[in-house]
Amino acid sequence: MPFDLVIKNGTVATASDVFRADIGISDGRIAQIGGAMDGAARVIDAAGRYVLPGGIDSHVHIAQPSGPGIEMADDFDSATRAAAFGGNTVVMPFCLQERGMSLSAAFRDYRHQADGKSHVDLGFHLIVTDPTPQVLGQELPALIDAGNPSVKVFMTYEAMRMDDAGILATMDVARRHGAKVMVHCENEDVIAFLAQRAAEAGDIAPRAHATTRPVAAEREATHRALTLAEVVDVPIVIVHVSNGAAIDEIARARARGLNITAETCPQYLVLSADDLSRENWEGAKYVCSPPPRDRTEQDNCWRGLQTGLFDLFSSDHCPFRYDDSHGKRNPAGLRSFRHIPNGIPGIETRLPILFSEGVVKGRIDLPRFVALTATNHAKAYGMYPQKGTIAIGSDADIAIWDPELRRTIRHADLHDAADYTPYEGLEVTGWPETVILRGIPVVEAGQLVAPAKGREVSRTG
Ligand code: DUC
Ligand code: ZN
Ligand code: ZN
Repeated sequence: MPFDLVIKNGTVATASDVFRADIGISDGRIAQIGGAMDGAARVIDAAGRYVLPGGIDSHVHIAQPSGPGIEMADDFDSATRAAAFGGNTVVMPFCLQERGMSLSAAFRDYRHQADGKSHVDLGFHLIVTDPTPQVLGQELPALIDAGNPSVKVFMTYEAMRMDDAGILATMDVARRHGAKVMVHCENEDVIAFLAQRAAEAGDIAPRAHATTRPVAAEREATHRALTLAEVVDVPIVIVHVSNGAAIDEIARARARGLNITAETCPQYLVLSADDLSRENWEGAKYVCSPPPRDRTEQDNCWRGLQTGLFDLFSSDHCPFRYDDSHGKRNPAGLRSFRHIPNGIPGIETRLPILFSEGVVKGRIDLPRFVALTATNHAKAYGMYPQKGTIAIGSDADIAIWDPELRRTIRHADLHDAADYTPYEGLEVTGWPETVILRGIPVVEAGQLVAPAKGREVSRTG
């Protein structure tokens, strides 16, 4: 047989084009697009369907250490299973160096946890929290050179933040070894000051998480991170941008010629700070950082997606169970918002939310959707054109979408190991029905149909 699989009669979309064509797949790669294709071991009829590159979610947290007594809900099996059901074929989790620990040891352990468990392909980002001579002089360069050219640093969280000197030193290593630096931009001192004031006023409920992490704290930190990257001359990724003021900082820095990749996430489009006011401590379900803002900032983020200011739309999947003493309702978290773990699940719902709210509602077109959810991630993180597009020679990572399927998001229908979704009840149109990883169907007719065969993608800086 000339082809292992042929996808017939579908409407194919890439980041630049939408066209009708059949796709022939051999040995896990796209071998032919359009033209006669006789002889295939299997044919999928995609009439009335969109045939899109599999989604790449380049910002997810899986099994990440999250402080004493707190556990992330997902392991690699559950997180990547949910990713596949949500139309993804690659995810990029973070490998965290805890303070006082080795980054290399953390990486080995993390990779071991993923081994044989992943239902989609993987690429790891590194997180540096402790810029010791050993880490910056040896471990980080070796890990970047081994094919992990992306490093995240935090400007917030007492246990993880670095000061400007630490960030500059990390950026310098990244620059010399060809890595990008991803920055979580929030000013920790501003947050600590406001959180202390809130605590003294007895303001301890989840809503205070939003009021103590104002736009100004994110704007200032965004400006500072961009300035540090400018000084060092390193490519920077501003992750999980939530508001117009931070967007303006990015636009101004781009106009100065900086190499910036900008990312936003579903929570900044369809959630708001009001969700943190939900009764019975349910606001804890929406505690993430930066926090969701208001309608005006949602509109600003939409504009950023429409104008090209944003390159990436990622989930920032960071799942904690809600009704769990190791999750959102941990004993300290029930006493104060300051101890509610930050992060929300979203790996399976990212693509349907942007498709429905963006493409179906006419805010963005299909090529822009593909760029924001797949192609730009592959380009930003050194995986293109192996990943992120439909082209001859690319991996046959494909999601076949029913663009008219209407669903109400219910956690009961999702596949992660959290016990809620912040998008419960959201009605969406469009859902990926068949997901193919390197030519092998992984999800079909609502079932997982393949063993976990995800591999690490070989990346270039
Ligand atoms: N930052 C993230 O990138 N994810 C979840 C929590 C956080 O602060
Ligand atoms: Zn972050
Ligand atoms: Zn994150």
